[in-house]
Amino acid sequence: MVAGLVHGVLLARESAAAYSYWPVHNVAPADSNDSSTYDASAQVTYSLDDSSLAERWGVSKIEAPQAWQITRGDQSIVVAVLDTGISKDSQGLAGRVVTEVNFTDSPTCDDLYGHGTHMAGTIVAVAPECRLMNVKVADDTGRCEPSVVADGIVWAVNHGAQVINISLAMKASTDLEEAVSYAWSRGAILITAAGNKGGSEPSYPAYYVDCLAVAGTNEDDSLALLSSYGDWVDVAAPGFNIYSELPQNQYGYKTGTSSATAHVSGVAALVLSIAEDGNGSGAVNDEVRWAIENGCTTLAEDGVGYGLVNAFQAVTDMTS
Ligand SMILES: [Ca+2]
Repeated sequence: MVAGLVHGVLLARESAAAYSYWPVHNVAPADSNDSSTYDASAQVTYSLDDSSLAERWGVSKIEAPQAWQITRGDQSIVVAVLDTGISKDSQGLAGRVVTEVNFTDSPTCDDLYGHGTHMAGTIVAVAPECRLMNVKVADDTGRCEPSVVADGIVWAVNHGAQVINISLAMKASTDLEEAVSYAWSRGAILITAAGNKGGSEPSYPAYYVDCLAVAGTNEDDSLALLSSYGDWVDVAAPGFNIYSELPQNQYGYKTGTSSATAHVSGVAALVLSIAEDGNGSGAVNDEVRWAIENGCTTLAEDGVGYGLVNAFQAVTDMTS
């Protein structure tokens, strides 16, 4: 059995530099909330811990703070995280999960593996006012199946997700391709990881034309270690030593195209919150995709599509 061919694989792992360094923030315990739904009518203003933001070099690199002068996102925008679940005890994520569902044999929607929580943390670090949908498609050992991911995509779209974050890679699958096409046709935008194989071999669902395929970069804008690349990749974003939430209210670093994907999902949420259907297609996902790609900074690297995502340029493009 070869990982990534039979089962889907998660696309971020602990950064080497972080093995002995998982800082724990001193924060008050989050209110526990065992309900599976969140009161969408409640208006809450979120704030980022400045010390946390300082650790998140990727958020600064893509100029999200500059974008916040135009929009910090909107609580009506829901980003579905198709992953290992989202931990409810993470202080930075408390109250942000609008709804959740479990497609695995795990007894809980919570993240016992420590991947989905990290992605969710990066998404809301980029789009502070947006909300999350926890679609657990990978089990507590990090495994997922393409047909289950396909089911998760359809469920997310049917329950109001406008952005779908897929920090997973797996084999090609008719179910998966059909779910991706369905999501796009319903106006959602799919942000997907290019993969961590370090070559140009396609990953799925990222390879599908209706997905925005994301490669990972280092702080100096070079291609991150093991990031896949190729003419099928659409954009790049920070994917090395990314600091974010972990279960049990901890924080830590991960490296991979998973984290790059999460940054772009945050940008998509920001752009969506101000997007208009300029071409009268009946949806704004086409305008959002254009703004993200058009706003990129060209990189010297080959195989990274339009280049490095820039949140400020993307929201500026959408307003101009
Ligand atoms: Ca449109």
